[in-house]
Amino acid sequence: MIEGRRGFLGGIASLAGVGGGLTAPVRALAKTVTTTAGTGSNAVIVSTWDFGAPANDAAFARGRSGGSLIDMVEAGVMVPEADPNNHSVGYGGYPDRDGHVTLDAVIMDDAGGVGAVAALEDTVHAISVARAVMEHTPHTFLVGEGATRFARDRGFPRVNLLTPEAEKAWRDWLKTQNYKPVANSETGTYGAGRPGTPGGALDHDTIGMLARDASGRMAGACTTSGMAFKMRGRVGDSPQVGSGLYVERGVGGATSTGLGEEVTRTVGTARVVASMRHGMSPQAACEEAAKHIASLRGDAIKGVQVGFLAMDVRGRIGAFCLLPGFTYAVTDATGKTRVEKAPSLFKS
Ligand code: SD4
Repeated sequence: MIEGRRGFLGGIASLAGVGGGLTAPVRALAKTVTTTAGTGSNAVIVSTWDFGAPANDAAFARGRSGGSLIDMVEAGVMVPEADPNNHSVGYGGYPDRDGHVTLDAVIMDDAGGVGAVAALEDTVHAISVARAVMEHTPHTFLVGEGATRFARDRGFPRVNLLTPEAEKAWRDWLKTQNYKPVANSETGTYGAGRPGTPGGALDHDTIGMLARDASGRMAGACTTSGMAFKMRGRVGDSPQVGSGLYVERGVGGATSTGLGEEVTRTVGTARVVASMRHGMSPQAACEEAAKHIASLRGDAIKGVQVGFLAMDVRGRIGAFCLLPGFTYAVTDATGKTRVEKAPSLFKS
């Protein structure tokens, strides 16, 4: 099912200029990689927010040890999923307003392989359950009780995801019950040297990751606990193909973060990739998608954050957001990871 399983190491070596044995087209491809900061720099892995940096490192290591692109993106996003201090992905995520932590995730290759789960409960690694949906069912998407039962059937351990800290935040929220997602609460978790420490009480965040090899094959993953204190049953953009994540062979991929409703209205990442398919750079494509949301929604998106992150098959990257503060992690072909700030449409 998954075609993009060729070893990643060859890709790393090729793009780093190390490898002999490159085919002529691949050699040509490597030469066209740009080095403009923020838009090129032969990226091989990108992911959302500054906590994406350790996730990228894990993904790179998995590739180096022979893992496929799907193995890489899965291993990468499992890092924040397992972090109890990250209150928006996996274990330790903030619950819905009824006190249930529910997870959404999607994984996708560029050969039609897709698996997703939404409203999954009692399971740390939603991304691995999504992968199991892709590899072991005739379906692409399982939700709610069915997704959770499938996870048990596949042997994923039952874990109570509601940590005492997250429960306290929920009980505090119950006092006011004011549902007001805070923009950029995700930042400062890595760059500030405090891995996995989120910024505020109403945190939400998501990791979306894209990886590619030297031949331009790609895969992506996206996983979240969604918006803190959401309505029970609410599903955001993250697990929906074309909203939270989209990857297209020969073109590139995109992932999104922020207030998911604003992305699902516009099928944001499918739009970014379609623009790239029609010749836009990843940067221009991310900007176009964010501007489209703004023109569609006007005042309704005041104070709302949405961020798009894209990478094309050549390793050119693009990132753009509505409000300042969206950061992303980029790993180059040598394995070096840096955190960058995305330009924004609005100043505040
Ligand atoms: C959601 N997009 O569930 C996710 C949340 C998120 O940064 O990305 N927060 O709407």
